[in-house]
Amino acid sequence: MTKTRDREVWKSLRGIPEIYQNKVPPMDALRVFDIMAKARALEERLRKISKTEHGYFWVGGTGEEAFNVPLGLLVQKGQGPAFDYLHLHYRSGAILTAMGMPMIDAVRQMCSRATDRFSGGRNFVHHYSIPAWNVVPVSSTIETQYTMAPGTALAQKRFGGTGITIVNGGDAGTSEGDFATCLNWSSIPGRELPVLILVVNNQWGISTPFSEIRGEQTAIQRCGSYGIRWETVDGNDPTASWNALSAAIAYVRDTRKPFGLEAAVSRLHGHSSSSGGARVDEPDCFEAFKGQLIEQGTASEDQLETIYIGHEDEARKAFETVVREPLPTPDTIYDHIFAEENSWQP
Ligand SMILES: Cc1ncc(C[n+]2csc(CCOP(=O)(O)OP(=O)(O)O)c2C)c(N)n1
Ligand SMILES: [Mg+2]
Repeated sequence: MTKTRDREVWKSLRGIPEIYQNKVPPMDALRVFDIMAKARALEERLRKISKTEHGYFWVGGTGEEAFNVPLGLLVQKGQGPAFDYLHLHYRSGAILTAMGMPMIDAVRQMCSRATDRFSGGRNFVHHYSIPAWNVVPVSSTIETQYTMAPGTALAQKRFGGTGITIVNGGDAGTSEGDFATCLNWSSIPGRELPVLILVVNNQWGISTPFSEIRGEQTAIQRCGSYGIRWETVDGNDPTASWNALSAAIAYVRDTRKPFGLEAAVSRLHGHSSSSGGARVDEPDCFEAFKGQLIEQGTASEDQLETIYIGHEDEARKAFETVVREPLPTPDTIYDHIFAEENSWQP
């Protein structure tokens, strides 16, 4: 017998159900500012290092802090399927700063040091891998993380509990089939998966504008075609981001179904050091939030500046420590590869 579908359902897929929006906890604005300042100070240091002989390439998330910091604070952090899995990309540094990653960890990878705990000095900066926090290795091939995300979500669905899978990436990458794969596997009726599908839309794919290659207004609206609820948010506004992320995460945790959220963000230093990394004229979420806190009387300009200077100092000291650390030696080149002991013989 042919199954019929309720056509009205498709019209109501936009938005997070009100019961989850009503349960959003209040945001600690000063705490969020403090971590945004830390993430920004770190990113500025990393970018500067790329101009010295100690760094070779910079790519990062300057301009995404207002969205990424709330996200990092809302993660259920830990190892194994009871906790959240994170499938991130190269602009996700502020998420990890909010989760508690020490600055020096990022600086070690930036400087390709043997002490780099993510890749032993072998990978680009912001290519994290943290088993203790379920942060799966960041891949330089864009969008592959969307294909992998349903795998950890399937394990979580079978395991039970409240752990969810969070995947994020850029707007241009959603053109890849990997994005469709994620929507496909997450939305099979009766076998939906607890995946928070994020798209961080800065309107650029290196030098290709979103508006010139995509017919739709947002990348995330494609969720609707798969029966997945979705929403958009101003990723330059930390409060709006906190509210949307809290509610979306609560929805995925509770229903064990996917949700799509797209954040509109800025890309403040171009694509990467390959395009020069110079500052561009786009809205700056950090400066805007600072202005807002001063205007509301939450803190004075001096107090906020002191917070930033403290983080700048820490980043500089981390760099001074790291440059004295050793580079990896050639005999370590095959350490930690996919199969270290290959028993297969021709
Ligand atoms: C599979 C694959 N194709 C192409 C590239 C080259 N590449 C690196 S970044 C990038 C643009 C990504 O744009 P977007 O997904 O919007 O992310 P953004 O850098 O804007 O955050 C491309 C095409 C790649 N790394 N991997
Ligand atoms: Mg982009």
